[in-house]
Amino acid sequence: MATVRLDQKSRALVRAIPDSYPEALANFFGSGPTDIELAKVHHAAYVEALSLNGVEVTVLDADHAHPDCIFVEDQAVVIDGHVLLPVPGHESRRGEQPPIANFLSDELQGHQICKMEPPAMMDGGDILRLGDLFFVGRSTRTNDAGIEELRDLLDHLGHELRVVDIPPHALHLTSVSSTPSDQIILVPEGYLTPEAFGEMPEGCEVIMMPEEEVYGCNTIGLPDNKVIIADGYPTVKKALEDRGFECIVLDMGQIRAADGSLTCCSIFY
Ligand code: CIR
Repeated sequence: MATVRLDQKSRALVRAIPDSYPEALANFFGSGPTDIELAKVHHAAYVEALSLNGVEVTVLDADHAHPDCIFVEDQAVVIDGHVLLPVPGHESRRGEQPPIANFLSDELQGHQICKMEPPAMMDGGDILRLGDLFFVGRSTRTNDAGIEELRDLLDHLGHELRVVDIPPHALHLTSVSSTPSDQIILVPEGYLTPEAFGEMPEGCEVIMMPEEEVYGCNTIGLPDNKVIIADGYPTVKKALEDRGFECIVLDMGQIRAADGSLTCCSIFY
C-alpha cells in the first residue's frame, strides 16, 4: 500500500519485468511465472491503468540479475517528506534497492533519506497507511528491530503505528489487506481478524472478505473514489461498488504467480 495519503498519489515508480522473472520467489499465491510475454502484457496494462487515471508513471529499467525487481514497493517507503530505505527481508532482493534509492533521491530533493541497517529488516510490503494511522506487519520479512526504526520515524512525524502479526501462510501485510481509501481496510477471513487492527478511528471500518478472496484484498485506491482491483474477486468488487467506488479491474495472473499483488508493483511518491 502506498504510504503517501490518497490525495498525494500523483506520481508512481514501477520497474520493468526482467528476463529472469520466471525465477522470482513464489511460495504463497503462486508457483512461479510461466509466461514472461503474458507477464509483460499484465504489467503494461497495470502501468496504463495508473497513467489513464491521472498518475504520472516512471518505469525504471529491469534488473535482469534480480528476478523479483518489479516488486518495488518492498524497497523504499515514502512518508511525509522522508524516504525510508529498509533492509529488504529476503537476502536475494537486497541488490534491487540502489537504483530505486538513487531515483527517489534525485526526484525528491529536500526529502530526508533514512537508511536502515542490519540486523533490522523490513519489506515495504508490510506497511499499510490509513489516513494518518500506520500498521506494520511482523512477518518473515520484517523483524522487531525494523519495526522500531519505522516507529522512530513515525513518532517523529506524529503518526501512530500499530503492529499486526502476519500468519505463516501469508507473505506481507499488504499481501492480504489494503486501504482502498483513507477510511477502509479490506481484510480476509482466515488470515487476520478485525481486532488485529485495534480500535478504528471515527468514520473508519475494517471490511471482512471471504478467505478465498484473500488476493483480491490488495487494491490500489486512487483519488475521486477510483480503485484498481484484481480480476476474479467478486465479493471485493461488490463491497467496493456498494460503497460508491468505481472499480478498474486488471488481470494480475502472471504477477500473482510470483506472489506479487497490485500495490507491490509501485511506489507512490
Ligand atoms: C517476494 O517473494 O519477495 C516476491 N516474489 C513477491 C513480493 C511481493 N511484494 C509485496 O507483497 N509487497
